[in-house]
Amino acid sequence: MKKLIALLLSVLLIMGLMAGCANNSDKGDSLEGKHVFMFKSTGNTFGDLMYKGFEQYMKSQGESSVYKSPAQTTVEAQVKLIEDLIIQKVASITISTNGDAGYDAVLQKAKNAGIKVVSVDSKVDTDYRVTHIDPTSQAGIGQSLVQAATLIALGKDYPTDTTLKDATDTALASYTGDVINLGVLSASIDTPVQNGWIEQMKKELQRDVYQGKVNTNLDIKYGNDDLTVSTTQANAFISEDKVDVIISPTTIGVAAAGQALKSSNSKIKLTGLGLPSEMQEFMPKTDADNAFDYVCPYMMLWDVIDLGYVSAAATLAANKNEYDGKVGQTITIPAYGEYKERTLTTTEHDDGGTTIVIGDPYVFYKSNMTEWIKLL
Ligand code: RAM
Repeated sequence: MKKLIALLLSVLLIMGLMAGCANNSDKGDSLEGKHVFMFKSTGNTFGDLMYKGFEQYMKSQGESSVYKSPAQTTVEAQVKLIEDLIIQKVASITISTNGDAGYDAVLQKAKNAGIKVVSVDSKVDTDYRVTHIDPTSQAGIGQSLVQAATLIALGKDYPTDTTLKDATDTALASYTGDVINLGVLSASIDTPVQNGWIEQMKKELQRDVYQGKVNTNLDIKYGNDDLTVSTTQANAFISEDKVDVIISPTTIGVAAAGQALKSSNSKIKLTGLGLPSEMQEFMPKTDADNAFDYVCPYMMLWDVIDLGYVSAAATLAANKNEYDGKVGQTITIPAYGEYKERTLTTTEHDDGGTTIVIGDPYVFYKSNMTEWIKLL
């Protein structure tokens, strides 16, 4: 009897496995030959917009793509998904990562299988990526965020007639008030892209102009790019009441902080990297508005759709062996939307690998918000 049950069980198991295989080879669901775009997790508009640009480029080149992100913003969840993608023989993987460790084994497998990996937004270790696509320089973002937060703490509007740096230096030179305290509401504790920006913020705060006027220690909290956790952390800033301005270099964090600060009528101000559509309730929208009547007088970001578009161009070129990500190599991005044809050059990244840096960030403030809300 026992033997019969064992036999029956194995038959059922084999049938189950066969059904699984049939599913995988089913044309509609098959990922074979597709270009995969993987964001940190699902439910993040920033990732969705990047995929929009990625898909648009792949389509324009007659390629098919798919958006595959895990539900959880963790390294483990991404690794598990990548394992599956390798088995399914995808053509390439373009990824924004949740951490800087834990991917080596699975990415080595991808490499062995000939699957090209390009990172975008949050990078992959240099040994396993063709190159990394950054929207704008890490230093530029870190510096600009500290400058914007300082100006906001000093009650200064976004300067349209000079640079953020010059405006900050001038404003600080005549400042004699209390030391300004800045907080940071980041993504997870080990997300490469946010940590890179925070390093640059700390560096910026070492400049002479800040000494004795802005606290060089940043009060950092982590919201894990999760709305609930980010809201809890924003509320912690509010109840502790130690910082003057929160910098949130993540679209999830900045929107959560915007809501928390608005609901509690807090006097703490906010800036960071945000999507205009998600920040419209917390920001001024017309020239007639007083920017300081709002939680977030100004903030910045870049064209997220274009970031996805450019990453797709780099990945496809690598997949076709037309681009190997070495310093000096270029990729040409065909004209699209408001962009003319662009040739972008690969440069050295400070992690020893290479990168393509697309351009400058945009500052969103009362005079251009309405226009951007429609786009991002
Ligand atoms: C978030 C993500 C992403 C970051 C943007 C600004 O949605 O954390 O990594 O680059 O915001």
